[in-house]
Amino acid sequence: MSSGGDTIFGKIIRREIPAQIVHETEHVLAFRDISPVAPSHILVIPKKPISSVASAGPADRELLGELLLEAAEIARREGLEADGYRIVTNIGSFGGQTVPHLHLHIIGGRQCHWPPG
Ligand code: DGP
Repeated sequence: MSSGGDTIFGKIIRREIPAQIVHETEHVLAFRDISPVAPSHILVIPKKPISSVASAGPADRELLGELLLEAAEIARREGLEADGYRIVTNIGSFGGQTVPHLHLHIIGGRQCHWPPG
């Protein structure tokens, strides 16, 4: 399989389609969601094509840690830390996942509600 996998996010990783990239490391890419649900809505993804947290394994332990820490750092730089924000990852159909490439949503800049619906 080519680098990044076969989804729309793989195309963003390979720069085959444009995205507003906000951060990149060797293993992680972050870009603004095309359909933002809040003033700040950023997706943080591993470059490795893991379809969701449910498909991650022991070999991904470090990568998942990096993903979460990068998300917190991006939120900090986005100025979201003082008021708070939400990090969420959707899994499968009932979870509302539409792109089968693991991603963390950073949602901030407005009050979030619970339960999320
Ligand atoms: P989810 O429903 O959790 O699988 O979230 C997928 C998100 O991906 C959704 O909020 C919209 C976003 N998205 C889908 N296609 C694109 C795209 O081509 N570019 C960007 N930047 N975001 C996309």
